[in-house]
Amino acid sequence: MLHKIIALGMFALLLSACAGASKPATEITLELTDFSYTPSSLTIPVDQPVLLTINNTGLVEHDFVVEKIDVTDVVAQDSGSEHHMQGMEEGASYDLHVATGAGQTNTLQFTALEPGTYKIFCSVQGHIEAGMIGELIVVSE
Ligand SMILES: [Cu+2]
Repeated sequence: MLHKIIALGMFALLLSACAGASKPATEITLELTDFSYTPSSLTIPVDQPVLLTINNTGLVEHDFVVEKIDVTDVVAQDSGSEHHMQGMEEGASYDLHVATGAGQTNTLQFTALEPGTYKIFCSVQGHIEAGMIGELIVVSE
């Protein structure tokens, strides 16, 4: 229970820190825990830059993956993880992928080009099975 209160407090601090900035990009803070995304459903506009802040408050490494999505202007700040990515062939790559170590925060910028609903998942082995999935909804105005 105490952990939950502390986590909520940190989240509120992050939110208030972001509120002062006025940037054209859509800014969303995503919290990664063992083993879920909060919020688990993200809605973003098509053809507009998005800045995702990926905050891992869990005790193990997690990542943010969208396997197939039409995107441009991708800038990923990554922890440079070497973990095995589930279901991934040698040399293949996900369209969006940011790994985040326990207690770390990374960012991901991108612009989505095609409206639709895309699956988000954590590619660390066993985490999809543990329920670490979400959805990214790209909407036209
Ligand atoms: Cu995970």
